[in-house]
Amino acid sequence: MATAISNNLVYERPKGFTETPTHYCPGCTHGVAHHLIAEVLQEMDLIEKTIGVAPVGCSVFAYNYFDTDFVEAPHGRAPAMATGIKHVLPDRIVFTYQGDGDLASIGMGEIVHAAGRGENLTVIFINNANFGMTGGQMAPTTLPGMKTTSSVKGRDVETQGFPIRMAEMLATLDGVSYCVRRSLHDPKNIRLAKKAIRMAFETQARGLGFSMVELLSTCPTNWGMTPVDALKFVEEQMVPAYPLGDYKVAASVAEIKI
Ligand SMILES: Cc1ncc(C[n+]2csc(CCOP(=O)(O)OP(=O)(O)O)c2C)c(N)n1
Ligand code: SF4
Repeated sequence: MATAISNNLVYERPKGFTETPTHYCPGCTHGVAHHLIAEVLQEMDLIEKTIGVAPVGCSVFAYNYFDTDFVEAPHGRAPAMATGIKHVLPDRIVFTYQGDGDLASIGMGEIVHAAGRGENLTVIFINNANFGMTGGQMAPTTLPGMKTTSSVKGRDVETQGFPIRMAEMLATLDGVSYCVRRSLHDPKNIRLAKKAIRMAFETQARGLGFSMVELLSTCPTNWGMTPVDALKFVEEQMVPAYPLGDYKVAASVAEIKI
């Protein structure tokens, strides 16, 4: 017997998105991260009052994709710009969206000081272990032994240093209220990532201080992998190097029920 086909709508574009097609490579999970943010802003009814700050990197064009107010910050300066915006417009929800080259390399000072000051804003940090936009150079997050265009024999920690774990590091700062790491490599982890993004925005909406969600993300183009292999690389290589978990959840944030 033929199965009846339902006409019920099971998917629609989140209202926080414009109609602009994204420029991301096939299999890149930047788009997944964008989707989760747009869904959360819609669910929290925050689209009209949110201001995003885009970085330099593949997500530089984020301002074209979100149907919220958006500005673009020079390399790494997004947390400083977000600080200024939040101080002038404290009733707005302000978030930065930054890659690891932007946040952990040239912008290291800005992120540490914004977190240390306990600014009431949200940072979404995309860790794909390389500088994606400029051709896959080594980032502070590149794994030991990982080949990039500037570590062609694999990152040698003797000469090129060790990876920096941003979530763990920022969680040590008193100004931080919510600091967690999630991954985008499969549906279960994507759901957990969405919950964390929601918690981060809830933290800010309640005026509870600085929140950051680090998301392990793919870069199939610069990793030289198929999209499927890139997801496996995140699961098998990145998660062990960057363990998922809650690095800091202030008592006031732990009470939030969503
Ligand atoms: C002040 C400044 N320095 C350097 C650059 C060059 N630049 C543009 S994008 C980029 C890489 C950013 O990579 P990442 O933050 O890891 O993001 P991804 O592209 O991987 O998402 C660099 C170095 C720039 N545009 N401006
Ligand atoms: S270069 Fe990498 S990070 Fe940039 S869009 Fe392509 S896959 Fe994504």
